[in-house]
Amino acid sequence: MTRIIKTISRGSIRIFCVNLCLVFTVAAQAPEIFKVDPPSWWVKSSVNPVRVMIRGRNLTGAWVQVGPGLRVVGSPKINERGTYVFVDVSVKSAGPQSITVTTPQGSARASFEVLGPLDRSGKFQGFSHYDVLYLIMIDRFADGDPANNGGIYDRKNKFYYHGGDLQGVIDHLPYLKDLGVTAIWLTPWYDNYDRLNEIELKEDKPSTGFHGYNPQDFYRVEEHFGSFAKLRELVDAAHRNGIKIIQDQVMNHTGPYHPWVDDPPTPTWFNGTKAKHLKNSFQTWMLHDLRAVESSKHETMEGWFLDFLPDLNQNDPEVSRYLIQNTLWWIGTTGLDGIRMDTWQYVPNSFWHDWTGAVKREFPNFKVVGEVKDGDVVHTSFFQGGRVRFDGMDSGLDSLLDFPLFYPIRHAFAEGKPVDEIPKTLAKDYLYTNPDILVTLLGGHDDGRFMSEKGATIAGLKLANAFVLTTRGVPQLYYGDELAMEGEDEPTTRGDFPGGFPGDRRNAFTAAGRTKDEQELFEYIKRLTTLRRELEPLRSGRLVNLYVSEQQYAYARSAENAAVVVMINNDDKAADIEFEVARLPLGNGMSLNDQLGASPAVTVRDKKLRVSLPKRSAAIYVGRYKS
Ligand SMILES: [Ca+2]
Ligand SMILES: [Ca+2]
Ligand SMILES: [Ca+2]
Repeated sequence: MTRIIKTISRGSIRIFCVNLCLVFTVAAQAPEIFKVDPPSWWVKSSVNPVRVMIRGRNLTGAWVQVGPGLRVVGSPKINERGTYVFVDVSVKSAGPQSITVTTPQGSARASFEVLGPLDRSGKFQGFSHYDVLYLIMIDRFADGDPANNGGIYDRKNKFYYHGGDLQGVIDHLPYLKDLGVTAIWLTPWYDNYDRLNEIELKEDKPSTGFHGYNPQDFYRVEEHFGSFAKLRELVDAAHRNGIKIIQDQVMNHTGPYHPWVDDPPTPTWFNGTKAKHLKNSFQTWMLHDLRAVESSKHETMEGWFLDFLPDLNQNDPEVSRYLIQNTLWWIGTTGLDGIRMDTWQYVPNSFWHDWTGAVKREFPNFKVVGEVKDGDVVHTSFFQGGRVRFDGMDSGLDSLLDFPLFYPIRHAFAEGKPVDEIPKTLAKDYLYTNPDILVTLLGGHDDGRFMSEKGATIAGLKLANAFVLTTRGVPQLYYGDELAMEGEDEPTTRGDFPGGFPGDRRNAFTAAGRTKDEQELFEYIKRLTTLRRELEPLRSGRLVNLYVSEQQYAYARSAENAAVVVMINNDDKAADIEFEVARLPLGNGMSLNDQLGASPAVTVRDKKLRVSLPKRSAAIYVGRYKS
């Protein structure tokens, strides 16, 4: 009885009611608020009013009141169970504000912050071929704060948290700057579940969400990685070092333990329910097939990943609005520069059209790279924006991870297979609306490491780096590949960076802590990033093929008054070849020097270059520019 009276806070009339109609009062309790998404917004945003989603209980029949810097627009929408309120709130003036929900049974209040207009200088920069990206798996890079190593933490278990965090990234910004990195792509920092994942067994045992791709809260930073304040500190510190931040986002699904799974905000929040849903069949080729079997296409677009990752229904306008605002919120409140979007192809193009439109309206320079994990250019290029597709939609997507080029790179430089598979793939560039912004890579967190491929050597890894850092596109490095780290499968490819963790035997972040081979490789990659930074044609020049054979590939990056010639010999023996350079701004008699020290100087004669390269080596020839 006491408990019931306590929750009823609206005067003596209703307390009187407790005595007369007990059954009624047990059912009707005071409203409670558990969460407000988003927790803040900013004035002068392109989105105003902002759609606020309040999660709580006993919200049936609630009305919403807001502080003086806000204004409620229209009437709130409340779900059947009284657990969610959707309300449009117009943002007027900066300052701490509040949102109050009230029912006849009482009131509950939550804070909501209105931020000033965004300071845009040096923020929201986007990325381009002027950048060198570096992918970091936060948990496995560096542990800068052992105080957050609680919960499911065990460095000996490759599926548990290992302690890496945002502070660890901050601590090693000078290392990244030294390597020549200008942008960091961090794996997702959303809060993931703080329990063992009993659904996804790895090697027959429960796993964890250390990788970040199983969000349970889209508005919170994983506590193993740090706090929201720490994230802002990281973005600011990176920007001071001339390094951009790229956030890894997930819009296709939530983690299996997200509170929405048992209490969806709308009946159509997910495609299906935990009990009854399609399983993803990964028939992605059907996504750009005019004659697709509709049911199979549905399985691919709406099926739950691995049968357990709840598939968000972006066709539900509330879901669409929630996700769009969530993206804008992370960018606007932190100042970050780009997004790598997970599982791009499993989300409808119509949603992406709206989503990219909203991002560009608020942040015009911003750039997004989508993950379409496929080796086929025809398939991959379908998802790039800038063109209306057969479905009548332009996704607006800027860039894609260049997986069609990734596999030939591995085949040629790790396995020693013919290098001409690379120009054969590049020949299909015309299918892209913009090949120059594709993100080129030789390694990533979803594949075994380069050095664990059959036949891989450090010489081959150097060639792969030489190619990625001199061809068209935006080069992306994967943490630890600069040390020739190994790891053949998903868990081992995500190994701990040596020296990033308390008690490590050695610190490979310093030259003294690296082996001779590692140091040589590190210096080689650093030399390549330096050349790319110093030689304008290597970043923005047109890619021109000069010579292609089974194991030799020569090409130029050619700008108006300057060209850089790159020659790769992937063969196990020395190569001596001649090719025309008539199309390049390189005059007869011009002497060109190899910037990598593999080959002697060469001279242009009869508009030709004759070059000799030792086995498995690359040369980057630079001459005096014709003015
Ligand atoms: Ca830590
Ligand atoms: Ca967590
Ligand atoms: Ca989907």
